[in-house]
Amino acid sequence: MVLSSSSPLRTKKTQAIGIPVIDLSLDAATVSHRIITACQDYGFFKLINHGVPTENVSKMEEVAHGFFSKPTSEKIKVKSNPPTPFGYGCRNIGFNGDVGELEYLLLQANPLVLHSDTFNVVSNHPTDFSCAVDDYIHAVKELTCGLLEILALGLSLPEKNAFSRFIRDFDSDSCFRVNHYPGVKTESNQLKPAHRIGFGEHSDPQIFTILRSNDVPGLQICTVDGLWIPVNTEPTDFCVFVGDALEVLTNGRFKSVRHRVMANMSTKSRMSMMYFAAPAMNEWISPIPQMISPGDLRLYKSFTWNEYKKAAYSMRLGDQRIDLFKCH
Ligand code: GA4
Repeated sequence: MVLSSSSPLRTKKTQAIGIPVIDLSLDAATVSHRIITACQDYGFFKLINHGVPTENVSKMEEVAHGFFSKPTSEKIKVKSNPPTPFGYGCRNIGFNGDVGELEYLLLQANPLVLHSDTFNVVSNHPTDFSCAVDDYIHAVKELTCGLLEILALGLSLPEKNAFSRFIRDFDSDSCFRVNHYPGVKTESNQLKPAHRIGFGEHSDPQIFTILRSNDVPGLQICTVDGLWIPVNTEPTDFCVFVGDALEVLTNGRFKSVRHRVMANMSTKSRMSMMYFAAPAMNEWISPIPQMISPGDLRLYKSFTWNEYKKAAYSMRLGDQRIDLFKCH
């Protein structure tokens, strides 16, 4: 495990560990042990030597760049009526007044619902765009399922697909987002405090999130001690976030990590792409029985993914929606 020497960590525990970096080329037992520890202590880890082809990543980055370079009048055509969270968005996040210093494209990841109409508007070369999205999603989905299977085996769950089955489901509600934080033209310290947040503090509602960004920094995670630490990554790395649904499935053993993105201070734009691995809408989420050790309390109620999503969209970005589903 690589130690992050530059992180301003205060407490003994986090100081001793640093932001976890998992090298997937190491032996299975080491990888499994390290991923479990990272999910427990941080709900987050960086991933290197993950096997996702560089061509898939750079092609996706190239087509996304092409989209964001279009005039706003073109980009806003990628929106559904009545509004859904999907399509192009600028500054507005969700439906309850949250804003950020970014523009984005949010797409459903399930090949069954990837609409060709969207791609006709997104790009002058819709096939190029949809191939890049398909290839990228396919690669990160396989990576996600592989990681979730390593977790299930490491936790000695009776079924290797205890977590990955949700993502492999034909009707999985996984989604894909590309965030574009434009570069700044003037001195960045002129930004007012309220504008210093690119994407506000929150946890992801899903099971796992796989993020990749270019070399422009901004991402921060919150440690269990409540300390915000910057995460700097190489464009070849991935970041993995535990989401609320995985916290519930593991009865709180893994913690969904709160994170945020500070407004871009660079003249270069920051671009990040996230695959949010989610269950199907009608799927029940509840603590897996083997994750409740004898003598332990069950911490969360059962609910469908549809119920959880409804709750998420009725609240503000930074709200602790998981609390609504606590048993006590
Ligand atoms: C956070 C994670 C994903 O980006 C997202 C976001 C969604 C949105 O932007 O439409 C949410 C946000 C995210 C959590 C609370 C709700 C829903 C905005 C918001 C205020 C696509 C998701 O699934 O949840």
